[in-house]
Amino acid sequence: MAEGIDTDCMTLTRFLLAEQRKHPSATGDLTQLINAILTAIKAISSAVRRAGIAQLYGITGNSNVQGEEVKKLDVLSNELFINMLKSSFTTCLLVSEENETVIEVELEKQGKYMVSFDPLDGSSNIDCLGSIGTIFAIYRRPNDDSIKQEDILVPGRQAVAAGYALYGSATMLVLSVGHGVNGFLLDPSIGEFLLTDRKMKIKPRGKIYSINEGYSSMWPQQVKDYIDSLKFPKSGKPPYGARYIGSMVADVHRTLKYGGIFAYPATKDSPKGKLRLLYECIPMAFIIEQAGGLATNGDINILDIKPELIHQRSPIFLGSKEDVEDLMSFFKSSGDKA
Ligand code: P6P
Repeated sequence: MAEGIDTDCMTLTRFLLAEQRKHPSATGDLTQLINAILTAIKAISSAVRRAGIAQLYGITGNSNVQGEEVKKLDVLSNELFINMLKSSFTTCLLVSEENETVIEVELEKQGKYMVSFDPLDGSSNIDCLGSIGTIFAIYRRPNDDSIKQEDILVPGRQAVAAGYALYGSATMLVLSVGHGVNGFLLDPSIGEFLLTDRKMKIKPRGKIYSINEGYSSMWPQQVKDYIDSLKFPKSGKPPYGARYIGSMVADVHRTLKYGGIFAYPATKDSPKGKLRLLYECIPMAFIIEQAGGLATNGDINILDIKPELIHQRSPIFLGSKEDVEDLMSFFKSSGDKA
């Protein structure tokens, strides 16, 4: 092998083609769709890394459906996703964090998949160079009838794929097409995602908890009791460490890699939680479950929730199976829901 160059490297494109060949009936549409997503992610990664130079920081003076300031990178990322997905001829309905209503693909460009996505999650971390990310989930359209919003309001267990891109010290794509989880690092010198984390599995138990402690006065009592059990453990066990970046993709990726629990509970201010079901909670729950972990709203698995609205929020507790089960025991013993 030439110094530092693997002449037979496993690119994500090769990986997808190998996956596709395992299913003789596969048409290649999912491969084509994910490749379109990769193009958008590569372009977003490039923009994120030169944003300061290209004056992409700062606000556009607009605000999104969540009432949050929309930064230029948000607008650019959203447009990239929409354009790449539509022009892949594989999608029929899109839900974006940045768009109040569903995006119906023009009839002549429609394909058999629906995609929910947050094009740039954690954007409040952009100006301080904190890690940010892209999150997506992919569903198959239910029938050949004309597509409607209700078609994507299905439990996350029906998704065919989900993933996220982390724009951190490197750009990584973590993807599941329903048969385990794999991680691919972007090699900017060749513009390819290379398989670096094969068959990712989350530890059954970790030593880190990740939650915004600033809101602890507004948490349900069961969450307060659970977090206290990690900080002041009985039986002489060492306390858990605390890590919180405030960017879901970064916090979930660390949880996947190191184990432990990530939580965004309902609070008095956000009685249904802050994170959105369709393009934050469900995709992350899909990945974590495929890696052997658990994801719950405190009452039922995230993937079993039937969404009613495209921007619906949910409390979420996800991570190592035993850590999430410990948390659930605090809710079960109290008999209350999260
Ligand atoms: P808080 C970023 O704005 C985000 O949507 C997620 O990426 C992140 O996990 C969460 O909000 C952070 O919220 O209230 O702790 O700042």
